[in-house]
Amino acid sequence: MSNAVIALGANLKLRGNEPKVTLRDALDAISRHGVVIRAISRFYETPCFPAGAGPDYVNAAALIETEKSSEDLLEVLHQVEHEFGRERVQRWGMRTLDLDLVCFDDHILPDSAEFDRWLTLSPEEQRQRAPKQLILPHPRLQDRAFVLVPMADVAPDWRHPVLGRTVREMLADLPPEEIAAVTAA
Ligand code: PH2
Ligand code: MG
Ligand code: MG
Repeated sequence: MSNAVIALGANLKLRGNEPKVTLRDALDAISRHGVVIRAISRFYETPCFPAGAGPDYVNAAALIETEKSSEDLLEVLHQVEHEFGRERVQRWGMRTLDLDLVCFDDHILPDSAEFDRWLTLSPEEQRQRAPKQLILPHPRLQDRAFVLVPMADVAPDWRHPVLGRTVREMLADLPPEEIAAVTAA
C-alpha cells in the first residue's frame, strides 16, 4: 500500500456548478476508481497564479491510499479530469478541474538527477517548460501556498525526500502574506 497526496483545483464553473461542487464530485469519482481517500483538507479560496491570469481558484488536498503504481494513479487522475470536461490547452490557464499528484510515498521520479533539473528551473523556464513524464514530488510544491496550506491539513508531517523539510516547515518558509491570501472557501 502506498500513500499519496492529490492537490485539487478549479477556477471555472462546470455545467453550472461552482468549483467547490466540482471538487467534491471529483473526490467521489476518484474513490470510484479504486483509490481510498483517507483525509480531505478544508477547501480554500486562493488568488490565481500567476496573478491576474484568471479568477481565484478553489484548492484542496486529499490524502489517499492505493495499491496502484504512481503511473496508474496519475492515469486515474487524468481520466477523472477528462470526465469533468478538462481540456489540456493552455499551461497555467483556466481550469474546470485540475488534479495534481503532489507526492507518492517518498518516491523521487523519474530519478534524482532529472528531479534536480526540474527543482532548479529558473522562473522563465518554469513558465515555458512542462514535463512530459511524471516528476515527483511535484517540483513546485514548496513554493505554493495554494498547495502547502491544504496539504498541511492532511499530511503536515510528510517530509520532502530531497529538501528534507516537512510540509509544516515548508509552509513556515513561505512569505506570511502568501499564506494569508489563502482563505476559507
Ligand atoms: N493551478 C494552476 C495555475 N495557477 N493558481 C491557484 N491559485 N491554484 C491553482 O491550483 C493553480 C493556480 C495550474 O495547475
Ligand atoms: Mg496544477
Ligand atoms: Mg495539473
